[in-house]
Amino acid sequence: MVLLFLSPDDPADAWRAELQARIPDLDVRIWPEVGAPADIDIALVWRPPPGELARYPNLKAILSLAAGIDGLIADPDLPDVPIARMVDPSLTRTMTEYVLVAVLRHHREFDRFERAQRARDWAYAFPPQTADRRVGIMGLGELGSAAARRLVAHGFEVLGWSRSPKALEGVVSYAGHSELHTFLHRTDILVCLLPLTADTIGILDAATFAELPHGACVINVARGQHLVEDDLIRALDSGHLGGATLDVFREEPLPSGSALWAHPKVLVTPHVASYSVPATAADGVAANIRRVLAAEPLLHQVDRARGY
Ligand code: NDP
Ligand code: OXD
Repeated sequence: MVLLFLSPDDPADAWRAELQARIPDLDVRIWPEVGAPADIDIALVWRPPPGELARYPNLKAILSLAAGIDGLIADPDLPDVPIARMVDPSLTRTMTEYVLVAVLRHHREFDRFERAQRARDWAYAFPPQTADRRVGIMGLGELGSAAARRLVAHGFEVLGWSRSPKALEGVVSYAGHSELHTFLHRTDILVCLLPLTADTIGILDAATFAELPHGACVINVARGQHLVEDDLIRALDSGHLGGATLDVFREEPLPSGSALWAHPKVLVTPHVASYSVPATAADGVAANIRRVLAAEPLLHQVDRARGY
């Protein structure tokens, strides 16, 4: 079995070592040193150049190094083979940690205190108790449900919105477009952990912000294309929204001319909310390689029609 490894950002040698520790006869070819294209059985990838995967005539599966596969399926020449998205305990743990920090920063109003400090203002006021702060998570999948459990354990009132209803202890579940309105009305801190699809692109827009209570905060850790940046800036400047934490952007790196960099109510982080680690993620990837060998369905297989 020959695996093509293609990623500008992931540690290729560590991945090869972890995979060969689990499947000793696995031949790992690190792009662009791929040998004969017809040798390649499986591709393990992050942001392959468009059209690249069409070069391998015997490709049997695509394993994504990322949880989000929107970039992959946007390639019009992508071969029609099964795709699996990344699910890794380290990816989930780091996302949960980021969401907790970002929610706590808004909840304990550190963003307000940072602005007050710069103005030498003794801004003496206490935030509400955690039980009185409602955190709404859009997307209750692998990452959203883990973040929700952690926020429940921390004492927040937690709401979740997904396509299908969920039964997560301590989380009030809302599902589908018909329940979005009620979910937003009851959310003080909104966290976006949706996949980017035709249904979710631009979902963080003026109409959504208008449904949130006055002073609500927005955390986007999903994809930049979920957010309409000008609508966010208008809602922050009008005072309707209290703040935003953004990890993902329409254009990455965020251009130096973007108004988001210097906005006093925005925290920008450079798409670092979470990351997978070969030592933990290789178990799931190796399991999928064995499934390809056995001609079995992949774990965490993407439904292309649904877009995630
Ligand atoms: P999952 O596929 O496990 O979960 C997706 C969730 O979104 C599901 O609960 C699904 O509902 C819900 N959903 C999808 N479409 C809709 C819709 N139209 N309306 C309402 N709910 C919807 O994804 P993950 O949790 O693994 O990842 C989520 C996203 O996080 C990724 O797609 C990626 O873009 C982003 N991400 C960002 C990272 C970063 O570093 N910033 C790192 C990793 C991921 P249902 O359960 O009913 O199907
Ligand atoms: C992502 C990831 O989807 O890093 O952004 O997994």
